[in-house]
Formats: sequence, C-alpha cells, structure tokens
Amino acid sequence: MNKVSPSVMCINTMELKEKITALDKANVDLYHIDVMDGHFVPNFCLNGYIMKDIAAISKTPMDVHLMVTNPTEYIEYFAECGAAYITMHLETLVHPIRALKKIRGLGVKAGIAINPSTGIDRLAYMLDDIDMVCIMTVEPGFAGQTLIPATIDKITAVRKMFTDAGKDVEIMVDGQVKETTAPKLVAAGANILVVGTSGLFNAFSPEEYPKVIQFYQNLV
Ligand code: S6P
Ligand code: MG
Repeated sequence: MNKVSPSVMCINTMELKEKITALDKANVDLYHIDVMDGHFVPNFCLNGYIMKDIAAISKTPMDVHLMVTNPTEYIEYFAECGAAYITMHLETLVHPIRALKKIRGLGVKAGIAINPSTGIDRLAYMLDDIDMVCIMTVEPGFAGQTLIPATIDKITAVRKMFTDAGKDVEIMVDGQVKETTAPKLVAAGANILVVGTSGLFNAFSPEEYPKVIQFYQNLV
C-alpha cells in the first residue's frame, strides 16, 4: 500500500483545522511540510510553528521537505518540531552522508530530494544511509506546475539501484501527482505520493477525500 502525503502549503491557512480534520478522517499517512528559504528556491513557505499547530490536533506524522541552501543547520530544529522524515536536497549537500547520519541519529528517517535535472549517480555511494529518496517531478519552489515526463524514468532507475544492491528504500514523488499521473509514478516504483493542488485540494471536496486517498493508497 502506498503512503499519501498531502502538501500542507496547498491548504489555505484559514482552513487549516478543518482540512487537517477531514484528511485525518480519510486516513492520510503523512503531512508534507515544504520549507523554503527564498534562496535555494525563489519562494518562502512553511516552518516549525505550523508543525506544532498540526501536532496539537493530529497524530499523523509529518515529513519535512527542506528547500533551503543550508539544510544541515536545521536538522535538530525540525527533529524537535516532530518531523518523522527530514529530506534535504542533494544539490545543497557537500557531505550528504554525514548529514543523513545526523538525521538518523535523532531517530528521524533520512531523505534525499533530487531536482528534475539532477542525476542519481551520487546516490550509489550512500545506499546504506538513505531511508527515502524524493524525486522532484517539477522544479521545486511552487505548487501548480506541470510534471516533467523525463523524471518518471528516474524513479525506475532509483528503484533498480537500491533493489540491485539488496537495499530497501522509500521513493517519494513530489509535483503534479494526480489521478492521471499517479498510476505511472507508482508503476515506476514510487510508494509515497505528495498530493497538492492538482491531485487533491483543487480537484476534490473534503467529502471526497476518503475515496481519493484510498485510490492513491491502493495503486500498484
Ligand atoms: C513544490 C513543493 C511541493 C508542492 C506540491 C504541490 O516545490 O515541494 O511539495 O507543494 O508539488 O502539488 P501540485 O499538485 O500543486 O504540484
Ligand atoms: Mg515538497
């Protein structure tokens, strides 16, 4: 069964409580917390305050997607805010293995995100240290973009790299995950689906969440 991680940046802040309540009722697996610094990506976004607000009303674990230039400086902070996964961009890391070990050392799952134009070769040297690879299917920074088709083969290649080495890994996909793209992404090897404007909030009403979340969870 796949995990579904609704992207919290796509929720109108004024509707946060009602949307989280509806999503919890629909049995979502995670909440996806996008953190942006206005430097690695040209936008600003969520932070630890909203994680604490969510944790006050929900037991659903959160995955933190750090789109910041210096992610290693914030590992303890987001662990303390309750992250179940902390994901850093490979493009920002000079010493990724050290950073991944630091995340795991805090009892948090360690993730690496890769931009659409970034190759996967470096991953081969850190297979033992990665719990999750986040394949960006759009350039990071904004919701509402169009999936870049070449990223789908990258999912297959990452899955094969870990399987060939006899290693387990979770593969997250982030960017225009919706009813028509999700089947291809899961078939390619993804098992965590970040759903935002296209696949959830702009497409379905809260009454429809249980049905659509189940659809994504059951894709094979
Ligand atoms: C984008 C961010 C994502 C978006 C998500 C939105 O940089 O990392 O998590 O929130 O992709 O989904 P959609 O359906 O609007 O592309
Ligand atoms: Mg994201």
